[in-house]
Amino acid sequence: MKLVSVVVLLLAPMLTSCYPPDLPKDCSDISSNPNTRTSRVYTIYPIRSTSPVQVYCDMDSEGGRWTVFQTRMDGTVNFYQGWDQYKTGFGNPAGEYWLGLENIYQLTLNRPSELLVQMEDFVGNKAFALYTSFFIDAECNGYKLNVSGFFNGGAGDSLSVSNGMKFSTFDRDQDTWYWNNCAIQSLGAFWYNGCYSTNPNGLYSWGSNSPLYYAVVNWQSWKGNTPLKFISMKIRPLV
Ligand SMILES: [Ca+2]
Repeated sequence: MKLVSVVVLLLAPMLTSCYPPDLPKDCSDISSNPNTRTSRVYTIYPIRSTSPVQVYCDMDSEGGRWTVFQTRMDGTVNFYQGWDQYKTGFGNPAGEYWLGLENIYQLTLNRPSELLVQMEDFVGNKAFALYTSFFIDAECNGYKLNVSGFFNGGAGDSLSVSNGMKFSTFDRDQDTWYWNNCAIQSLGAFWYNGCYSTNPNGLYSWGSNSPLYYAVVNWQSWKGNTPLKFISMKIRPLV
């Protein structure tokens, strides 16, 4: 066999298989392996095999298989970040982090998914909201939010008002407030309209009282503008 033929044969798998089936795209893929059903940080490949991403997999809540894309829990990470950071992601997957809009887009692309939002206040009360349909558009359409199918886990619905909104950061105003930028006003980044009913990426407060009540991490249908101790947003494919 000629050398060139051998080289082609060796390269064939690389040329024909750009996404090996054994690489997990999300935490749902990871949970299909009986050896990896513990909630912890794993490596997933939302975009392609050459782009590993560290992510926290919640294998316990409401049946598990959740890929966590947002967590606030102790105020150790600055969430007042610009467009590029919200596009690619930042923070610590074992603690507070944002997975990145491009990753979220790829995870929900042609893959019907549901969204779970869990939260806790500073006296230990817990609640959640579930949405049976969740995906976001591509960057060219502002990573527009598409969310529906609300199920009440005690938290009420503070997200449907953001349905159809594009994502806004302090350096990219895509909200519906003509005169101002909600991301600056609310010290966060989100699918603001004019401006919000929840501000999960807002200012973290180490207690129930904050003079900056309009900018704190909150979920208004549950606790109004009272700061939350914990909030986390996670997705999983329906099938
Ligand atoms: Ca605006």
